[in-house]
Amino acid sequence: MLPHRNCPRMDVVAVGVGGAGGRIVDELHRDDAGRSVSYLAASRVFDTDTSSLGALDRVPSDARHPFGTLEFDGSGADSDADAARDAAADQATELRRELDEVITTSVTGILLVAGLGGGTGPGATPVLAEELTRVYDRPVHCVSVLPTGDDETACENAARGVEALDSVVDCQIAFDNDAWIGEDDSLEDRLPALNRELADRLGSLLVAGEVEAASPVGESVLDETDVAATLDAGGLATIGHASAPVSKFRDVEDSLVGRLKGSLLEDASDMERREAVTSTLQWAVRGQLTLDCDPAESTSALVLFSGPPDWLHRGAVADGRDWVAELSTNAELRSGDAPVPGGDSISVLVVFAGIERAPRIEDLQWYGG
Ligand SMILES: Nc1nc2c(ncn2[C@@H]2O[C@H](COP(=O)(O)OP(=O)(O)OP(=O)(O)O)[C@@H](O)[C@H]2O)c(=O)[nH]1
Ligand SMILES: [Mg+2]
Repeated sequence: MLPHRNCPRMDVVAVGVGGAGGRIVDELHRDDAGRSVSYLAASRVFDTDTSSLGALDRVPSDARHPFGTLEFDGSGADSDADAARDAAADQATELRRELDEVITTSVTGILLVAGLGGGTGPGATPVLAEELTRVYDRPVHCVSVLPTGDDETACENAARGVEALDSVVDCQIAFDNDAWIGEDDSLEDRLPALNRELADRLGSLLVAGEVEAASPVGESVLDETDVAATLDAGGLATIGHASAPVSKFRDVEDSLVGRLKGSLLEDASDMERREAVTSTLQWAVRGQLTLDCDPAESTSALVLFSGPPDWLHRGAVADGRDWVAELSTNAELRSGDAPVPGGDSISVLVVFAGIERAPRIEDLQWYGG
């Protein structure tokens, strides 16, 4: 299901469900406010826990809605996903009505966001997704956050949540906390940084290809229809991202005079520019995807290179595209470049979508029995 083609850009309504969902939507507001192009039309957060709603920072207070108050007394579902599902089902129409006024004709899609290891997220999100797909002719995607470790209840909730969402949403963009948290890290301490990283990647994807009006146009331009078509593959999607300052790739004398000479008088060599694009791309794919998976499992993929125009070497961008095409041999690949005049770093964003199998999903099914 593609968004309306005459929409100039992605304009999504983000809907957080449960504690993690609300906090990540909060970060999306922060990310959106820091960009030159906005992708966030509005947001809503639904939770059974009133104190989690109260602790949000950026989500406007009239966009925060408690539900299941009778069942949970405002203190959360305590990992009881079945009870959260029943409460959401009883109030499905009411919850959806909270969205009616913000899902205007210019909105290109609905982005649900939930942690699937607790109760509210995996219980209520599939119910809401079903209600939304029934009423609106708009793509519904879900950012599905997977829990850390091997806690049986969390794994079972997540495995069931992923499965329930799979049959209703257009695509799940997965974020695996387990891959992002070291054994010695405390989850609490790491969450703010993880939420920022996730919001940054989602934001980069949602504005993919958008450049300021005065910027030169890339050799090959990506737009919102490419992003929508990539996610339209369904199943699971994973996002990789890397950014490096171009100075890292300048092979100039390491002295003040050398640096000035190198940066002011000489253009970067072809080799330096190829190296910059290639290594940033490899880092984006091999560094840390939001969900670890084999790109060969994907049926659609997207790669976007951005950076100062003279660094987006045509040959290097073409080589990079070929490299991604080889990794994701079964995928329809969309690629583009977005020149950023005056920019001082190269960034690469990759998405693999249409994935049906990933090691972490199998783990969750195993631990969750
Ligand atoms: N990335 C990220 N993960 C989180 C965050 N908070 C919680 N999680 C993870 O998400 C899972 C679900 O947590 P919550 O979202 O708080 O649970 P909930 O949906 O509110 O469910 P209940 O509290 O049981 O009603 C946890 O097991 C954590 O793994 C967060 O802010 N960011
Ligand atoms: Mg909660």
